[in-house]
Amino acid sequence: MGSQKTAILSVYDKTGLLDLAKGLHDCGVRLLASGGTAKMIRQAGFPIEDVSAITKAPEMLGGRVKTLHPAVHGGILARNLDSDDSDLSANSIDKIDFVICNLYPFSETVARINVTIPEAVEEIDIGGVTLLRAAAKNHARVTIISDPKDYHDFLTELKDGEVSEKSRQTYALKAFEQTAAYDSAISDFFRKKYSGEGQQQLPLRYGANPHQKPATVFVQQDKLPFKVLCGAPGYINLLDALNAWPLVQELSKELNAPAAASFKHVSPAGAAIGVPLSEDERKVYMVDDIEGIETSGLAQAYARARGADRMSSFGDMVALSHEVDVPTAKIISREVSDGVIAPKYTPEALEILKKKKGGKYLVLEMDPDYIPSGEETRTVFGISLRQHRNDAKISPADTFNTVIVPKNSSPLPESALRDLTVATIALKYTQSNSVCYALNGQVIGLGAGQQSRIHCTRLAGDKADNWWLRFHPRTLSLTWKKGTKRPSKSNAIDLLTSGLVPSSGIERDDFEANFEQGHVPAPFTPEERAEWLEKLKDVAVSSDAFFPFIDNVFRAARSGVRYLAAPTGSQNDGAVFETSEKLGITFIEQHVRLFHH
Ligand code: 93A
Repeated sequence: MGSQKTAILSVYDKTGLLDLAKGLHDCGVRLLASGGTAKMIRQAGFPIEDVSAITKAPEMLGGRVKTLHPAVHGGILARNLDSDDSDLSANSIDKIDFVICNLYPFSETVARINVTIPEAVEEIDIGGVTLLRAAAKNHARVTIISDPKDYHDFLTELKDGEVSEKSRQTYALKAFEQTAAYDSAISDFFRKKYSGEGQQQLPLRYGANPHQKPATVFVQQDKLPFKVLCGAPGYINLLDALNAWPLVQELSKELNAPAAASFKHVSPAGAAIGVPLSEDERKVYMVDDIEGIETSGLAQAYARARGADRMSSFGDMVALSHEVDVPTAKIISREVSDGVIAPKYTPEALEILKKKKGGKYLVLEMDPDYIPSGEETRTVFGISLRQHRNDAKISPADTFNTVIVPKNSSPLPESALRDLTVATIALKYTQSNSVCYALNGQVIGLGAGQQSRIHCTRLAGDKADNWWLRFHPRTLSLTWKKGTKRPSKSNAIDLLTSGLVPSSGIERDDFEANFEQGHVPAPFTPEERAEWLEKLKDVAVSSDAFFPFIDNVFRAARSGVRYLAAPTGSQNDGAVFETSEKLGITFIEQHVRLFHH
């Protein structure tokens, strides 16, 4: 045999095979091939031996065993070591230098409509994957060619002498990627067939839009950490739920109270912990008739989360940190909402929720002990991005202890630490850029997904102003026409508090139609607004990144802001601190940037 090199060829896709065989032959390489591959080469008139020439065993089991044999894999896996050489010679095995292999088309087969499990099983390549993996493992000596597109370059190198180490590494990596993708196609197929719906995977109606089909949610190991108790989740429901759940879990843990969030389009519309509600708050949040709310921290938390921005919460996905009780379920039951995620439900609460939306309300039961992996990967435009999950801990004790101005400030009051924690944890799960205003343990204004920071600060500030104008005696004493629905009331209040009530025209008629005759509220004059906003005090604001300009501080100050927490690092830090101090705002350095996308 001398120094003659040996190649094993076993390819399903026979593109370029004959040119390759000719090239190898011209370089003096001994060619061995599995059945179909050998046949094609032989018919073209090139010298070729069957693999059985070295295995001394026929292909068997209808082709299930072709190349699986120590004569093949010993020849591939042997290193240039004396011990490996003596093992080979003791067993009369020759080294193999080149492996050319591509696999049975599993993905194409299972993509066919109505493919059966036996049909799919027959397309699971065993010997080919073993050839690829063995040769790729031993790439220090062996060249593995798994893509017909590489035949040309491979032959060019071979004709010039030998395949370089760099090329062998590149080809090995390609083979490893192929076996990985092949295995994941197989497990995808069987996950759908064998894991049981709702166990490890769940088909979804569609993705972000109705034309994005098919869509599915799955985990690669263990079970999905949530159970569907009612309804069928949509793709965006799950994006909301899987952002809202960690938000309430963290909030509740850090502030030692039940927590709630109301999500829309993958950002919170509101988030809060359970803090007892004043009479006015109960009225503004439309929960004054909910029995048991005085003693249910969870119901208080949801009333606040849902009440912060009723317009944005329309059709929300709710997350609740604790077992859902009847008062909380009752609040949810009469709002327009898409679904809820919580660790548990009392039987009575579940009954109430199951009746919602004609029995289609989405109820998810989350495993509170579930811990996600530290890494997260997503694909955008076919490209994978991977990062360490944002597991930064935001805690009242550790996150807000660097007060920059005023110098020598006394420690922040507990209420400020609480509100900064609420605002900052909310931001951690809000699409960036984001700025959040909080008071009384709840979000009162949140600006999400703006490209410019000042637009976030304004948007959130305007929302906080609107929220506060809902407590104005005029808003509190509106006299609604009988039968006016809750969403219509919220819309009319929003027009009034935003100062957008038109003076005439059909929009005006539409507005007036919500009220009893003679009870249409007068718009707020600029003076009335200013006078009322003066009374908003002690608001805490958090920002997911630094303030690049002092305009943000000016805007925050207009909405009663007393505490401002943000990362630093802007060229304008000095001016931001100075302006805060001048406006009587305590600036707290928050060390972690919290962009979220
Ligand atoms: O059924 S197998 O998993 N058993 C084997 O031992 C084996 N060895 C190679 N399939 C096997 N192959 C595959 O056969 C290769 O991956 C290639 O796709 C195909 C080539 O078969 P043929 O040369 O008979 O056309």
